[in-house]
Amino acid sequence: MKVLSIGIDASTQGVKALALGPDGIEAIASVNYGRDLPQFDAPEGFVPTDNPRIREANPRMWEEGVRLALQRLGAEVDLARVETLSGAAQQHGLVCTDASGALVFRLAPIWMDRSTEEECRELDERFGAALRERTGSAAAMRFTGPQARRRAKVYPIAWRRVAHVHCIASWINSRLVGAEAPVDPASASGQNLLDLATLDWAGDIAAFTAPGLPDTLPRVAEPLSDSGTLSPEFAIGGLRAGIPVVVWSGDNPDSLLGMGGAAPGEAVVSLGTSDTVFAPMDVPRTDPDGIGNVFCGAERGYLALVCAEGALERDRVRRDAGFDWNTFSRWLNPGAPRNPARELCEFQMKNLAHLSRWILPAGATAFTKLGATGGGAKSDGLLQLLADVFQAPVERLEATETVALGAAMRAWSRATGEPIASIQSRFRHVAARFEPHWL
Ligand code: XUL
Repeated sequence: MKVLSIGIDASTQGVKALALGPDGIEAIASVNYGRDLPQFDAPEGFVPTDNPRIREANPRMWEEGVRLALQRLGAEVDLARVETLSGAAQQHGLVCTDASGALVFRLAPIWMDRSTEEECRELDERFGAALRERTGSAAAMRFTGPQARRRAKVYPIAWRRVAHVHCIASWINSRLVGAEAPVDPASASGQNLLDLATLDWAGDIAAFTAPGLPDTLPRVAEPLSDSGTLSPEFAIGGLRAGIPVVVWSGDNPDSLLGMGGAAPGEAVVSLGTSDTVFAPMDVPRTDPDGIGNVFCGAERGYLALVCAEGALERDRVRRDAGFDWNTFSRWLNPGAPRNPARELCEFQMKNLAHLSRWILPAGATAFTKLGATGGGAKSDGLLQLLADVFQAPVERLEATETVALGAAMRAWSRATGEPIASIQSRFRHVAARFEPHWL
């Protein structure tokens, strides 16, 4: 009997579940929150509001999304063969539960939320540059710590009931194992609360961030370790309750694994709801401008990252112009007359290039190569523009669901003992390459 592992990608707009076997990817199932779970009123992954700084979603939607994705995967492959599973969620966010595990707040802020400007200022004032040096990031509006500080300030009475503070990854992981799950270092480092030097919570920072916060944070687990076993509630589509669930990670760190890593001087660009540029790092080196972030890697080492909003704006401009995606992609061509698609995408790619300068190795003026992933990487026009703006060749891989693949690789490695690097070598097939031209 050929064993399988499952990797789940619980991203901003939906969930993907991928089954990985010895011969490669056997099936992928996907769920879109807007189309498949309209009862949660989050067509783009968050509940629409008039305040563009507030971006929140109901955590139950993520849980239901995972259930439905597993059900759909079970219709494609025999999930009784699954030995172990893991997953990655959109990074950051804040989910608070009480002592019984019930949600304290019906809605949870996601990475797009920008309501914590004041809390970030307070954290930066209190800790100065040490916050960045110790946690890898200056206070960031989307991170779990500043979000917790805001919740505690705005809802002090409800805050007293909070017994567990999770980022999105460790909350979904907790639901899967039916107990308080630990958090992996990659997700823990996206909270402005983890000390990168000790890989444990920075007690003084957590205590200042919100009353009682140090007592509510999950244990920080070793990457690739077990977080518990699959709860009978999630024995869906033939999955066996009791199989090990490898600790969940974040979407960008797992995407780096799924992309097969990046050599020194190279980076990965993920073009999705968030556009991110990231590269592995051996020793943490933080962004002097305080905008970029350093996270722990999903397997080992560190990851330097910059993040901006991407696909929703591209989709808006596309719809306003009445283009389908092929037309949109063609209008990005350097030969095309000036048009709104080109203008927006050129701005977005230049912004990413500008923000990611600090990730370049000392003395370098461009990355030696970029790997492209995410939905936007399907567009030839966007990848050519990326190559032109970054002045670097861009490669699209055959494997597209790199977040779910990275999570499945971690689970596969746990189940079979095969090293991640060896699993990666089976997937690194380049599908297309774009050479840079002068803009
Ligand atoms: C990265 C970030 C986003 C989310 C959603 O720091 O906030 O990329 O992970 O994908």
